[in-house]
Formats: sequence, structure tokens, C-alpha cells
Amino acid sequence: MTNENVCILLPTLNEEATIGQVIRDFRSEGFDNILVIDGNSKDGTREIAAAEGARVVIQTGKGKGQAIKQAFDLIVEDYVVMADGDGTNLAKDVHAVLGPVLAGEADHVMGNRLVDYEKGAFTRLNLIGNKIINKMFGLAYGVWLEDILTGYRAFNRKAIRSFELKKSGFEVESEITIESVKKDLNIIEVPTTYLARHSEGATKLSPLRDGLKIGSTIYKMARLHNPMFYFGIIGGLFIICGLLVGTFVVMQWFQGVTRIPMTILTTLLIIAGFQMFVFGMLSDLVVSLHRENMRLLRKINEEKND
Ligand SMILES: Nc1nc2c(ncn2[C@@H]2O[C@H](COP(=O)(O)OP(=O)(O)OP(=O)(O)O)[C@@H](O)[C@H]2O)c(=O)[nH]1
Ligand SMILES: [Mg+2]
Repeated sequence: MTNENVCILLPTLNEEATIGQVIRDFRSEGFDNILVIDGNSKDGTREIAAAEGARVVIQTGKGKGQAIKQAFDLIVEDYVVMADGDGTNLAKDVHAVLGPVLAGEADHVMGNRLVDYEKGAFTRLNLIGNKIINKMFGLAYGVWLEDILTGYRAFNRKAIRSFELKKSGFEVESEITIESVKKDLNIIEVPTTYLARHSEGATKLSPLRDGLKIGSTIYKMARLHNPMFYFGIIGGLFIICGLLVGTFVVMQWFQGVTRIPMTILTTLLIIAGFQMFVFGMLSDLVVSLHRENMRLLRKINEEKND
């Protein structure tokens, strides 16, 4: 097998400061098949990429997610490596990231940025946000990965064909990871080096806005994978509110004041909370049965294709 069967996918938006070097680095590692999916950059990104020998496609919509989805539909190669165009991923790590996919040990390899990162590569807010999101992901999906938001990944064809991506922005990394867990793909994390952004390139990520969007995507998508987590949180909130109001009612009662409407509210909140848990349990049953059926269907499909 030659590296022609590996497509290096680089999403870019105004990355003229780094894209040329990134492409040269991947080429010097032996990868010439490079696809740059560009979000209508207003600088010289596309011209530089084309001059360095990459195939350049302009995305039809907006956002990194839309770009990746469009690129996955275009790619015909058996293997894909996705990396950022801002020079924060090291091209020489490509062998570590791609290796397990080529060896058939994984369908999806994720380059963990949190083991070895340059000073300044993450702001304090980004680092805390990443850690919270990784823990939340573990709780919701039962798979404890160390860096679910990494942009450095490798996939085989089976993986990219199985993804059903709907999000258009920076939720794409979480969505790809969730899809991989849902579709029972073999996921491996490998350590990679993460560098700080080039001083002339600006980040496209807004930590608070995108962080909240990512958190909400992980939470909402958990409804169909771990409903107990989804409904449990809502139920827990109802019960906490019920207990707070209830405590107030009891305190007032000790002082000789009886608060009938608040007592009713307490009961309603607590009953509604418990009902959410019951919803969660029932949905869990439905989802588990569905998962079994999907596994069986995938197995039949794989056997048919063999
Ligand atoms: N095609 C396309 N690429 C995008 C878009 N937004 C960001 N990118 C690219 O996606 C990669 C990751 O975006 P960054 O802004 O670096 O986000 P990040 O790596 O999470 O954040 P930093 O840590 O600040 O670098 C970069 O190569 C961007 O140029 C978009 O809307 N369309
Ligand atoms: Mg970046």
C-alpha cells in the first residue's frame, strides 16, 4: 500500500500564515494526497495551498463541521487523516495517528493533545473547558477518553461511512467521537504533541460560546445513547428544587406558619423528579434493545459484504 490511499484532510479558514508549512511537512512525511477544505478564506490560504500541491475545495456552507462533512462525502480513499491547518499539530505524529488504523487495530484514532502541549497552546479557560467536557463525555457515554475535542484524527473508510454528522460548527469533534461510540467503532487514543498557534493566525473558536454549544451537543445526544444520564439530570434538578422549597416549608412550619401552596409545589416537584428517573429507566430499556438490534444488523451487513 502506498500513501496515495491516505487522504490528509486539512480544514482551513484564514490560515495563510501556516498552511504552506503544514502541507510541506505532511509531504516530507511521505503524504502527497492532501485535501484542503476551505471556508472561503479572505486571505491567501487557498492560493498557497494550491501552490504547495494540495487539492483545494471551497466548502459550500459555513463552519468546521459542515466542511468536514462535505470533505467526508468527497473522499474516496480508504484512509483519512484529519489535522488542523493552523500548524498546531505536528506532521511527524502522523505515523502514530495513522498506524493503528493501517494495522487494522482501530477504525478511529484520536491524537491526544493533553499529554504533551506547548506552553500557550491552551489558555487556562480552554484547558479547564476541555477537562470538564472530557469528564462529562465519560459520564454520558461510559467511554473515558482523554481528549475528545482533538482535531488530529485518523479513520478508515468504515468509520467515515458510518458517521451521520449534523452539526456545522466546532461541535464536529464531539459529534464524530459520539458517533464512533454509538456505531461501536474501535477507538484508540495516541499521544501527540500540541503546539501553540502561530502568532499571526487568529483562533476561530470562541471558548465560551463554542464550549457551551459542545457541552449542550454532548448532553442532547446522550438522550439516544444514555437516557438515564439525560433524564437523570433533569430529574435531579426537579428533586433538588423540591427539597429546597420543602426545607423552607418545614422551617416555616416550625415557626408556626403553614404554607399550603408551597407544600403542594414541593410534592409536585419531587414526584416529577422521580418520574423523570422512571422515564430514564424505560428509555434505557428501549435504547438497549435498539442497540442490540443495530449490532445484529451491522454484523449481518458486515458478513454480507465479506
Ligand atoms: N473549512 C473551515 N475550516 C475551519 C472553520 N473554522 C475553523 N476552521 C479550521 O479548523 C481548524 C481548527 O480551528 P481553530 O480555530 O484552530 O480551532 P482550535 O484548534 O479548536 O482552537 P485553537 O486552540 O485556538 O487553535 C483550523 O485549521 C481552522 O482554520 C470553518 O468554518 N471552515
Ligand atoms: Mg487550532
